[in-house]
Amino acid sequence: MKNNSSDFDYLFKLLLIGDSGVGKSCLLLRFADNSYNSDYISTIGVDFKIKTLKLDNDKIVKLQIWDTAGQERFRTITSSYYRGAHGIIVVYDVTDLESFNNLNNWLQEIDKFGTNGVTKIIVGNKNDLVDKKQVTLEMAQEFAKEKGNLTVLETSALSSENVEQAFITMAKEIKQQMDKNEQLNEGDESNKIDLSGGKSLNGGAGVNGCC
Ligand SMILES: Nc1nc2c(ncn2[C@@H]2O[C@H](COP(=O)(O)OP(=O)(O)OP(=O)(O)O)[C@@H](O)[C@H]2O)c(=O)[nH]1
Ligand SMILES: [Mg+2]
Repeated sequence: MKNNSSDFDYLFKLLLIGDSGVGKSCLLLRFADNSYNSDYISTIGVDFKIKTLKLDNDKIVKLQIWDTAGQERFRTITSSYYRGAHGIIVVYDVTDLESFNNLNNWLQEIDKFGTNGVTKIIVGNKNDLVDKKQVTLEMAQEFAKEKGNLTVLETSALSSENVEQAFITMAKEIKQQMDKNEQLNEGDESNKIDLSGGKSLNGGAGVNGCC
């Protein structure tokens, strides 16, 4: 398999955050490897996978997706990965109201540690568990609207529902934001985003930052 910088047009770093057990790792496993494991292996610290996507304009986007531990005891290490992210996927479990109520805390973490204006989307996972559902799409949409018209998607890592869609939506929103920033900053070289050959935008955490 070819693996050099000319294989892609953009490199986006994404971060998955949310309460422990909501299904962040399963979502990533489904998206990157199209597999699913029902054994719960709680993430220790931070993990990552790479997946390449093609956008509508035929541009190839390489996604470097960082999967963080939801457990409180890893908060110091996981928060250090926010700064390098172009997009943050905040995950809750549609069968767990508490994980939905905690979205506010996760958004505050982004405000504290993330890059200003980082792209965010909200994902309600385990949507296959229809009988156990506690958080409706309407509740999530209302919340997301209040928080700046964020996109909400309900997913299932188990059934694959909307999983690819969530990552594609994220990639598209980052690209749109970049295009907007470029227009705003036209003429100001210092604020330009480097789209050439997969250089990361913000520095910060990267592959080398992995422990
Ligand atoms: N029914 C159903 N169960 C799911 C789904 N996604 C995850 N699970 C279950 O939830 C458990 C926890 O999922 P993980 O992906 O490990 O959760 P996590 O958010 O990564 O948890 P931490 O690593 O501790 O932060 C999995 O072992 C599955 O049993 C889903 O879409 N549907
Ligand atoms: Mg995990």
